[in-house]
Amino acid sequence: MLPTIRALYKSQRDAMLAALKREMQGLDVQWNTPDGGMFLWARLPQGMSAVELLPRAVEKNVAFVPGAPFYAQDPDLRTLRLSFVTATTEQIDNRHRSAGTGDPRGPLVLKIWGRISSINVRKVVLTAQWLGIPFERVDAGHEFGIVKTPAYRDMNPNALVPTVEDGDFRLWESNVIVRYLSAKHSMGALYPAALEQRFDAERWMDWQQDDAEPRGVEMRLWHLLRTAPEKRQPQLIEDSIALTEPLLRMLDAHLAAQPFMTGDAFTMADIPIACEIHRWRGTPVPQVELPHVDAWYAGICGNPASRGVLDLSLS
Ligand SMILES: N[C@@H](CCC(=O)N[C@@H](CS)C(=O)NCC(=O)O)C(=O)O
Repeated sequence: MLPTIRALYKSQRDAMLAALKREMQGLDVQWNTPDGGMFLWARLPQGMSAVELLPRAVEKNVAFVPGAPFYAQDPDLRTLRLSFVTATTEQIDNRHRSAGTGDPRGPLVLKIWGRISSINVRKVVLTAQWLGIPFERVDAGHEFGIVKTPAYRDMNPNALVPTVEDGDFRLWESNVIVRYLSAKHSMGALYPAALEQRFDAERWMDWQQDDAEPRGVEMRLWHLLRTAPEKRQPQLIEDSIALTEPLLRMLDAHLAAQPFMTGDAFTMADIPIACEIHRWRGTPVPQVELPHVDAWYAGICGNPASRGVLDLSLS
C-alpha cells in the first residue's frame, strides 16, 4: 500500500513541478522540490500577494493556501502552499496550463516596465497594489537602461518609463495607465461611474501632470537630488518653491472640505497626487504646513498597498 501511495504522490509532485516550470517561464516565481509530504511551497514575484491572487486563481480552477497565516511574525505575503495530492496529474497539468502564461487570454501577471525611483512608475505600482492586480515589475530606465533598445522602443517610442504589458495590450503614459487599470479592475469605485465624478477625478490627474509637476516639484527634485552641489542654482529652487506653494495651499484647502480628492471615497485621482506629495515631502527643503494634505496622505500611507512605493526615499 505504502509503495503505491508513494509512487502516486511522486507522479503528482512531478506533474506539478513540470507544470510550474512550463507556465511560470520568464516570471520571478520560486518553488521548492519537496522530498515527501503533500505540499509544495512557492513564492510569487515582487509586489504580489498570494491572498489577492487567490480569487483569480480559483476562477481558473487552481486553489492554494496563502502562506502568510503560517508565519508567527513578519509574514511573507508572496508565499503560498500548493497541494499536489488532491488532483490527478492530468488535472494538475490542465489547470496550471489554463492559469499560467499559456492561457490564450493572456498571463495572470501584468508586466510593468520601469524603475521604482520614477514617480510615474510609482503611480502604476501603487494602482496595481491598491487593486490587488498581480504584477511583475522590470527595472528599466536611467541606470538600468533598456528604454533605448529597439524592443523597448517598439513598445514605447518615447523611450520613457513606465510602460505596461497587459497580455498583448501595451500602454504608456502613467496617468493613462492608472485610468486604464482603474477602469478595468475597479469600474464604479477607483474609476468613478458617474460622469461628473469621473471627470472631477480626470481633472485632478491632469492638474498633477500639467501643473503641479512641471511648475515646481520636478525642478526642485532634480536640482536638489540629482544635480551635483556645485552645479545647483539656488534661484531655480526658490522659483520652484514660489511656484508650487500656492498650488499646495490650494490642495490643502480642497482637502479641508472633503476626505479624498473627489469626495468621500478614494478614487484614481488620489494616486498621482499622493505620489506627488511623497516627492514633495521627501525633498530636503523648508516645508510649508499642509495639515489637511498631511492627514489625507497619512491615511493613504497607512494602507498596506502603499508599501514599497510611498515608504521609499527619493533618489
Ligand atoms: N508623461 C510620461 C512621462 C514619463 C517620464 O518622463 N518618465 C521618466 C521617469 S519619471 C523617464 O522615463 N525618464 C528616463 C529614464 O528613466 O530613463 C508619463 O507620465 O508616463
